[in-house]
Amino acid sequence: MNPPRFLDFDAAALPAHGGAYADIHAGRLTGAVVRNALPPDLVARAVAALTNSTAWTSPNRGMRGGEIRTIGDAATPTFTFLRGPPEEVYAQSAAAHAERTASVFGDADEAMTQVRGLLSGLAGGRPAAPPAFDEQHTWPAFNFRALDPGEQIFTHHDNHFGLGVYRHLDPAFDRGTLVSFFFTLQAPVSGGELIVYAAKGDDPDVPRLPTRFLDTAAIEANYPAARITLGAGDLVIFDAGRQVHRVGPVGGDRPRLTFGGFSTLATDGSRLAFWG
Ligand SMILES: O=C(O)CCC(=O)C(=O)O
Ligand SMILES: [Fe+2]
Repeated sequence: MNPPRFLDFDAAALPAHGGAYADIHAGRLTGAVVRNALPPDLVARAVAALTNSTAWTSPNRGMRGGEIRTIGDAATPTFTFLRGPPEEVYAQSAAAHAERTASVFGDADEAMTQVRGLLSGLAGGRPAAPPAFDEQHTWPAFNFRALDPGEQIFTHHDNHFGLGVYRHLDPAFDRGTLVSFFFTLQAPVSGGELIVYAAKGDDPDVPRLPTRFLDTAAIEANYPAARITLGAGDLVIFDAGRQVHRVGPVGGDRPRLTFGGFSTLATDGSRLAFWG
């Protein structure tokens, strides 16, 4: 079993890593961390807006220790929508994306330009954009997440193409894996690290509890892991579709703030799609 392998480099070195995305997508590399990927003033503006925002929702309300707050619906299962958001709910979130992004960053274009440029750079200059959702809208590019002290993201892998909302994803895009990306806006005082295991989510031997949830203690004991500590402005992308991972409990007195989503390549390799 190969231990997870991550590249870790400063944004200034991005031009030397144009093969990273394709390596992750193909399963040759677990992931990449791009340090200082976002301008500090863009990050500071977002933290101030998110700290004061009244737009937060709690899609996992009632999940003890896993009550992530979000702005913008995620195309994933939640306690509220076990099979992912209904298409009309997600379509509304898509319609509101530009306004939502502007209200967080002060300007929707600057953040979008940064995200597109970074993902495109990791993919050797392939165009990177949210794909069409319906005739009027593209998929939302990302959503915002807060983990309050004591909360975590439990062990999972992100294989969401079976959810109903993915009927809207152009079949020209590859569904063999799904590559997660997220930016840290506010690091927690302690904890909140990303832990990626050598375990694959579709492996029938991966330890599970009688409830069928992944058995974190057994996975922790039996598989090598990469533990990744992220600072404000850092980007991480990784093979979340295949590799089992989690976010450790947040310590200290301030929330961990991130924004991100998922991505894949066109089957013909020509472009990259990302959505939140
Ligand atoms: O910390 C986050 O924002 C999400 C972590 C995660 O599970 C993912 O990116 O797939
Ligand atoms: Fe994930």
